[in-house]
Amino acid sequence: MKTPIQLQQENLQEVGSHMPVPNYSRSSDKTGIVHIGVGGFHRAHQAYYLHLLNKRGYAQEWGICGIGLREADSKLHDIFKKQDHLYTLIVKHPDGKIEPEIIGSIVDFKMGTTDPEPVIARMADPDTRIVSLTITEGGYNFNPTTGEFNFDNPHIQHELLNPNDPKTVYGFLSAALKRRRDAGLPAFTILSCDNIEHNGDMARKMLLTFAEVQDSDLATWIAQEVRFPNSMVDRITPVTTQADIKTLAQSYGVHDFWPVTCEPFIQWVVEDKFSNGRPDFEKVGVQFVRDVGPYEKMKLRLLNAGHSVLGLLGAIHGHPTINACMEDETFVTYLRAFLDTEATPILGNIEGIDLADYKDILLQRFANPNIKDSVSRICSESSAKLPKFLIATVYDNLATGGSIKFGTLVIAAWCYYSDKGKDRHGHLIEIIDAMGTELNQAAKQTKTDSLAFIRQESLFGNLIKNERFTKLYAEAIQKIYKDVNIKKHMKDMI
Ligand code: CS2
Repeated sequence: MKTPIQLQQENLQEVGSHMPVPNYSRSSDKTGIVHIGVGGFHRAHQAYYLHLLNKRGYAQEWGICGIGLREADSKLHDIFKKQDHLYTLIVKHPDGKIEPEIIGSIVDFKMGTTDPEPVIARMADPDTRIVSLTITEGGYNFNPTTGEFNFDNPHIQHELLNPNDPKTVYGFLSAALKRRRDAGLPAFTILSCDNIEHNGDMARKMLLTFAEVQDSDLATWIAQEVRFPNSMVDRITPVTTQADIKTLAQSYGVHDFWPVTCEPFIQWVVEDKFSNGRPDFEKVGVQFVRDVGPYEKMKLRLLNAGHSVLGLLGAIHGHPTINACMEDETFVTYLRAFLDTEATPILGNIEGIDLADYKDILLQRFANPNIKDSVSRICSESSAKLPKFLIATVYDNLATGGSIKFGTLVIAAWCYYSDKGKDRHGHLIEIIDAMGTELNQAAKQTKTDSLAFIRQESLFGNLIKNERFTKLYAEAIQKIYKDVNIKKHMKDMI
């Protein structure tokens, strides 16, 4: 095999004979967007939309500067340094076709962990007009059931007392906004791109709560000047594997230390309220609407919840990926039953959307055999996801008298998963969750108290007081703990 070409700016022309490369100039002088949390999703979604705009000559002043606020981000930082912030996006189609393309919309990357100053300066620079976020559900620092800001977080405590040494997104945002206000500069827009209902409103509420304690004048200014559009984001982006890196090198002759893979589907629905301008995203298919609420709810309660249903049940059964679940008829029928009888009835009508079509397409997306989205990615951080994706639906159905049995079995499966950390064959499952220890401790008590897991108020609120739920939950627990053959229990219900 010929030595693959290393992906970097000076090799772009050569790389261009193997796959499409940016046809636009890339300079870090033109940074209009600062993005916090540059994971695979951001690279497959927002950065891709900007790349499309750039290709058409529309986004010259909207280069992205990525920001890492976690130690773990230094891996990407180092790779981006070697690759001039270039990366390959590999779109994987269901028929086996793969389409790699080099994306050039990210032009700079800074770590905030070692020295916060350059990050604050970048955010406070007059060129920066949008600060966007994919900091995951957990990054918003709220209590999942009360929705209130968590002041107990030691990083928050630190930055409240040391405004010049921020640690979290809130410390950085308030430090930069203060600098802008003091310099008489307009505020930037804060654009949340996380899977949280009313994500912009949530970001606003959390930042204002924080700023109110740190500097109440600043909080007043932020409330008046900063816009926080809500947005619904969607593109399935599995974890990159060594095999992806190898395929790129062997079949396309390009070496990229960290390419990103994704499905062909992409969607972004955003409220059109920006403090200081925005790119012409509508030119590349982004939908601007007055109220994004119904779209967010639809996506979180169908797609994300559907993922968790397959992920947790699949993990116990021993299915490694979402598409493996979709090759199993019992899983497909169960998922359909959950979506149709529990998730859909609470959504009501969504103008311009045919929910039946949406679900059909969703099932096809999940079944894409090329994506190989691991159930471990889906189950990771379930404590931040399930309250929003699934437990909320159980609550809604309890209020309306709707069905809750399919969702309840998943919650019982989550307890078993957190307790044993093993699939039905006894193979170990690695649990990745910021609340992993608490989940395990609560689940471990199930032997003596079948409701122990759902007594965790920060996740389940007062579900424990609802008899219809606790009765079904206790039955589900009994079944799974007696016989871990989860498919049998699923079959009994469909
Ligand atoms: C997934 C999401 O994290 C999860 O559990 O459901 O990452 C999902 O793949 C994306 O939201 C798709 O847009």
